[in-house]
Amino acid sequence: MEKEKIILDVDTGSDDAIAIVCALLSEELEVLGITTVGGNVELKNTTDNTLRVVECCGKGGEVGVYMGSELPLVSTLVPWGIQGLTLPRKEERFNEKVRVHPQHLPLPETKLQPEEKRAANWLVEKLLSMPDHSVTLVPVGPQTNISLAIRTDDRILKKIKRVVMMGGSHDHYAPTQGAEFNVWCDPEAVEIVLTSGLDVTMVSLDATSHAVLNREQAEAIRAIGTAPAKLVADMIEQRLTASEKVLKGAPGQVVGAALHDPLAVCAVTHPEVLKDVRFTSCHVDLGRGYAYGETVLGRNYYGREDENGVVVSLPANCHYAASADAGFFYHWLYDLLAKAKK
Ligand SMILES: [Ca+2]
Repeated sequence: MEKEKIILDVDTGSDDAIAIVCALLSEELEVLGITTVGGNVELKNTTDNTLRVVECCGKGGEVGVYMGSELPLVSTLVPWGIQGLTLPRKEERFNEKVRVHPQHLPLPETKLQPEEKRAANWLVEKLLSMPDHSVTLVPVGPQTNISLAIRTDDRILKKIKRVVMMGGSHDHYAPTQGAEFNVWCDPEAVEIVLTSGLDVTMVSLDATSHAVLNREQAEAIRAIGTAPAKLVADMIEQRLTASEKVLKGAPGQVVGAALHDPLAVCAVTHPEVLKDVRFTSCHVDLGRGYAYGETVLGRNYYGREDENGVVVSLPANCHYAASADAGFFYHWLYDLLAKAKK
């Protein structure tokens, strides 16, 4: 069986760490490289955390890590805007003891270094060297790197088979009343991807809010006994604790260890994990009002014409996943980690 070639784009990040483990250990995926972006924590931390996860999986020297953008394209340019006030997420600004995303993952320091080439440059060079429609992009953070690569050389578009992204929302939201974090960080970047003509699957916060694990499941994973399984269990428990102590009761927040980013990796090889997938128009609100960064879905979901030939919504450009099968997801995660032991 030919492995699906993917490039991960991450802001590691507790759930990114699990997504990286899953991608690196999956027998069905070939990870061509990992690009990093500022998001959950600042870029130097997302990059260092990513390198630590690569080492934990025994893939040091095999899978390159390419450092990307610290800041979004546009959203931080107004300094009194909320993105301008809070990004990048510098360590000294966030000194809470219990965090969803630790600045430093609980893994040994690594001697691994990021590659010399930066993310957008590498994306262009690597993709241009590949056959047409051969690479799946899996962005699970702000999409600054990918949008920069598309704007740098649009010949990469025909090399990309599809994009399976974590981000966006309709019914759930965080951190603002309308927007999901990854899209909120860099709204313009996601709109560039959504209007690129690429085949986009949006593993939304609505879907990932169903991919929730509990402490018993974390312990079962820990009992597998490998370093990657221990890391996954630690990250699930970190998210459970943060959810209980920090997020509880916050409007729009999921209570429990929702594993947003790994669900996108699962969806690459097992699309049946996604439920209620709608082929719809989807665009990002780019006004600087209440909905800045919100993903706006076509209301009739199909972008069809009425009997007079009038288009009643924008053309469909996105497979929007609104739900997920939590049991399937957990068993996929457990089996992948247990199989990698052998
Ligand atoms: Ca992420």
